[in-house]
Amino acid sequence: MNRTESQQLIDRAQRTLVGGVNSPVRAFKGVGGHPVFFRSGQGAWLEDVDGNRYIDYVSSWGPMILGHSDPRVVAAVRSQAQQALGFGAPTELEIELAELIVERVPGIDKARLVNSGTEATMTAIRLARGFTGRDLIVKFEGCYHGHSDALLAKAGSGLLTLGIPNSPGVPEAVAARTLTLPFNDAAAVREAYAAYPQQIAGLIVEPVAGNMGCIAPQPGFLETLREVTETDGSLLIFDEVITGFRVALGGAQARYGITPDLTTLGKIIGGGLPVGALGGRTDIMDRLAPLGDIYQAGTLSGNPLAAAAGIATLRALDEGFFADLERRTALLASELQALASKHGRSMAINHVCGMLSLFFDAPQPVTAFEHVANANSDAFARFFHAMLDRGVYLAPSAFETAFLGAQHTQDVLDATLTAADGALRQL
Ligand code: KE4
Repeated sequence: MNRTESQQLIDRAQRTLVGGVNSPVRAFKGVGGHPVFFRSGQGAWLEDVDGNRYIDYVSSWGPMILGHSDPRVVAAVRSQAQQALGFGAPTELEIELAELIVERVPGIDKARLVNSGTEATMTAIRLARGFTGRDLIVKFEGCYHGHSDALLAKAGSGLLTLGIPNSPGVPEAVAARTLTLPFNDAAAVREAYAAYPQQIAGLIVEPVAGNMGCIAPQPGFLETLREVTETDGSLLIFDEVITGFRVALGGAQARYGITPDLTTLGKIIGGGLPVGALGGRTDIMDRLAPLGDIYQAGTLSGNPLAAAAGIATLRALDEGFFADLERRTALLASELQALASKHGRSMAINHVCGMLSLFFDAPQPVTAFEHVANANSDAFARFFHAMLDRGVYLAPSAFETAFLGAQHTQDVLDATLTAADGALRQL
């Protein structure tokens, strides 16, 4: 494929934007080559600045569950834009979006709208610490919760040693208040809470991991998190920025029947515009200013354009939507698996409704970060480019997830499989 214009644009971009991008994963460091610059999107299809067309499985990293430029969402944004772009004052739209979230997400009685997933998780950590009066936080290896300091920590030398920074600029004292445990390891969670009784403010988890590829919770894992946090008086925080309104109408907490104390949301609830949200039990949420003494604020929080896009998106989602999405996700997974076998390639495929990841030459089953770390990321990079050249745009990293939505209809899946057949033959 000719991508000359993209190449010229990345050269130009690098003169004024760090790495030519505004978010690192877009730079293609995980797969090599240069990023593709896009010009338009419609349904499942993107068009780049060179006029090439691609079936899109990035979906702006999850928000486009109805497809690009869904007419209902575009109309809602256009109509609102003609009224006003924002006030910095309350609007009815914010109430409507909050009501749609509260009605559908079991663990959310009250919400606070923010502008990104990072803001949502950063606030959840502050709220958990303020509400419990404790300092320690538990997270899991391979889970990503945005780039606030407390969550840019990794495991120290030993399993139960306090964290160390995983980025310069994060103070050691901050990282040392974060324990990082292996995902899907219920015993490690019990050990951590036994080692630090009544000292852990909260445990934050992606209930279905999406940032080390897609990894579902093993039976009993989420139940253990709920039981252990409940017993200890620690808060259970589900980071559903990816899984919210993706793996079920009520998110992972509805799918797996586990109700957390706090939930963070993003992506789909903004329909492609910047929206994040934090929600949970009223007694916890009411500790936030202006009712409570735990501070949180945002100039554009709940802005009417983003709220309009989020409302139009959530209104289009119902139980039947997810039943059909689950079916199509499973179909794509099984057909891809059959193609890998046909071509003699070892390829593990993990999938949950609307999420799918491929792991080449990985220890199977892929249930933890160490399995993903031992997969063949070079093979993934070659597959990524072979698919890109056949008009299929996967996430440019072996540690991300392909996102499916309404737009991935049978004809789109068939075209994807045709491309995958050729790409696997070429590997
Ligand atoms: P943002 O601050 O990027 O809106 O959200 C942070 C975040 C929080 N929690 C989860 C589970 C997330 O997946 C994210 C962000 N997701 C990544 C992709 N996996 C965003 C893409 C990017 O960083 O450019």
